[in-house]
Amino acid sequence: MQGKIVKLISNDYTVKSLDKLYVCKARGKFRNIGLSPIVGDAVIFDEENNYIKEILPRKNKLIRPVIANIDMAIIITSLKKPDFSSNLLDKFLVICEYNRVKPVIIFTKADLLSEDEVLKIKPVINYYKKIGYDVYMNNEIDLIKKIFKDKVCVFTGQSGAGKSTLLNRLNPNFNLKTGEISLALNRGKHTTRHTELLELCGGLVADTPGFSALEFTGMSKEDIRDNFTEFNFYRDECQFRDCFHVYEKKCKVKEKVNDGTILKSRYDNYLKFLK
Ligand SMILES: Nc1nc2c(ncn2[C@@H]2O[C@H](COP(=O)(O)OP(=O)(O)O)[C@@H](O)[C@H]2O)c(=O)[nH]1
Ligand SMILES: [Mg+2]
Ligand SMILES: [Zn+2]
Repeated sequence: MQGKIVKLISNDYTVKSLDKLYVCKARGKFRNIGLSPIVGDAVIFDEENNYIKEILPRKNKLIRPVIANIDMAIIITSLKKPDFSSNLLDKFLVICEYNRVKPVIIFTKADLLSEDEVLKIKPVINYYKKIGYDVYMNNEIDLIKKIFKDKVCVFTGQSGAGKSTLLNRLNPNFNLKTGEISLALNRGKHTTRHTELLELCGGLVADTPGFSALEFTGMSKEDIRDNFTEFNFYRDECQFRDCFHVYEKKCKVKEKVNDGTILKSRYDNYLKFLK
């Protein structure tokens, strides 16, 4: 049978298949080939003897928490307290793009902005929509509820940005403490490795914050460049085929930054990431 691993405690894998749960062990051969099943894996398992036989190819793999086949990352982005960080948002976006995870941006704490601050941030928010991202404000709860169906997602974003608050609004059963550092569900004191995907609005969500390690491990300069998606609209018009849009002459991307078509902060963050 085929199923998806939704939980791992010590060496017990919970595999979900057609809405039934099976607690399985992994076959020894996985250890021999240095590949163990992880939460999120699609697997072939023996439902009589409860063991995992085969891991199907992974689309991607997150390191912290260790989860495979993430479809979507919910990037919780605070506008105030903590202040909006375009650097962090662009970092999350480029990591998502690189890992083939669909990013969804949800802005929080717009209620704390002054009128002047609203006027300043509006064009920035609109820019992210314009270049093709799904963008919501955290009070658009009915719209947000619709995005999770049949998807595996992680919530990510700065501490204090409002992840737990939003998760509680989406599913009051979560009963997560807010105003606390960790999003992890209260699981007492046991320290065995434990990762779990929880039901959320018809999909699954990782119970720990994702992307806590915000490093560009495994990303080359080319990868960073190619995953600033809107730069790709113009790169064919750069004079050099492999233009990095930095020192090169006749660079269409730089032209579009200068005429305001490309958001200046995006380009500045790009230069920082290259460094
Ligand atoms: N004013 C305001 N406060 C919010 C909003 N979202 C969350 N908060 C508050 O911000 C603090 C941190 O929220 P929390 O959900 O714990 O953030 P997390 O660390 O990302 O899980 C809590 O005191 C929340 O009540 C919002 O949209 N507006
Ligand atoms: Mg939290
Ligand atoms: Zn260029």
